[in-house]
Amino acid sequence: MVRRAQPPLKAEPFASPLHDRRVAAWLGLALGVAFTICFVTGLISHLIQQPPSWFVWPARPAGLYRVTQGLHVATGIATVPLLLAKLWAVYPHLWTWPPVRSLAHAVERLSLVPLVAGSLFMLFSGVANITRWYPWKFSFTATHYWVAWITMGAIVAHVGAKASVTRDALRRRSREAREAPEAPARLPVAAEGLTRRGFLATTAAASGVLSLVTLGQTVRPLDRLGLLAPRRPKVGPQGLPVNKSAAGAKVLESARDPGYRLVVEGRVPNKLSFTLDQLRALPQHKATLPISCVEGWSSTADWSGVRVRDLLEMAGARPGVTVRVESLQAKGAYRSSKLNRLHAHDPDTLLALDLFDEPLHIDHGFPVRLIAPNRPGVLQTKWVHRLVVR
Ligand SMILES: Nc1nc2c(c(=O)[nH]1)N[C@H]1C(S)=C(S)[C@@H](COP(=O)(O)O)O[C@H]1N2
Ligand SMILES: [Mo]
Repeated sequence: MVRRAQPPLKAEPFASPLHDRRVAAWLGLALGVAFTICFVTGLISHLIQQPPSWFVWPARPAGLYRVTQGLHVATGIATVPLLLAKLWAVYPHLWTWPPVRSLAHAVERLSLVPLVAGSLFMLFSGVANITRWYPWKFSFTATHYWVAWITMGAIVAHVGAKASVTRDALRRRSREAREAPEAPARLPVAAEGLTRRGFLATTAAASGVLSLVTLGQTVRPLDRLGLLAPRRPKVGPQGLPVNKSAAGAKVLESARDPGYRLVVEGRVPNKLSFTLDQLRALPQHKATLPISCVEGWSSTADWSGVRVRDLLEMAGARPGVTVRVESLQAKGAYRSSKLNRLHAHDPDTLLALDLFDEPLHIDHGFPVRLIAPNRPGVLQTKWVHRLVVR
């Protein structure tokens, strides 16, 4: 490698070779890919939870949501070091003089506000959410969703504006090799500190390690690496993590009430009502299905209980109905959920009574919980007492 003497600091305030276009271009490319995966998987999760009429999320493959949401959280986390490195690589450009050269230049600079502020907000709010820290008053889901659109819009505009510069910067290495060593692209290499390659490698390593220690919460072989995972897949009552406890949901009394009944009603000819013993006397079905929390952790378990579609048949429901599943929990965003027609009629959609061949722990939804394939954890309603057919 050709090294030149380091110029005096005063003459070149940002002389570090790390502030150049190649570093910015590589980081920009990685960020573009990571943000796109994160956006698409986030959009899927949003559509499942608030489905418009044209969207019906399938019940199969059973573990699909676990993969899309695992990717969402892992790419989001991997983006943190990439974004910080990118901001550090490009910040000298904010000091250009004159600050605004033309109208186009002004628009380009203004578009950096939603780009930078939006990206920082998305990563900060996402990381805070998975660590269950809510240092704000607004609704996390709605804000995280809308800011994602603004940020993604700014990213698309930025990629459009920078496409040719990025392409040139990424191609430059081969051209550089052919041309004279004094070619302007070859900035002085700092005698101390990181080289460009070292800087990129360090950022990539930080990203990789962060993803690995996060994936430990959902990929079993990486379990022991799950240092940053707020939930460990095997830690909790009956070997399964708990997000909302029975005490937290204020159902300790109602869930243990001997007068408990499971009711099936709504648009059905025969309304049904069962005690817990009557439910146990119905045909029981076993299924091995994961809980896949939106926060990124997931864990597979063996469930058994009554098929929802058997109950629908007993009630005389028409084929293709949807079902609202209601909890004993009186308040809270996740006290009820909806089964679309595919989930309602899937043979593995259960009102579970047992977990790993034992009655459900009260924190896992005793006496009855919903468990269905390919569904976010927030829609696996616990302490179920009513199905409303629609
Ligand atoms: N009634 C009710 N059910 C609920 C919740 C809730 O807050 N209330 N939380 C959900 C969330 S966010 C998840 S991830 C799963 C967790 O199930 P587990 O505690 O059995 O692991 O339950 C879901 N069911
Ligand atoms: Mo969850």
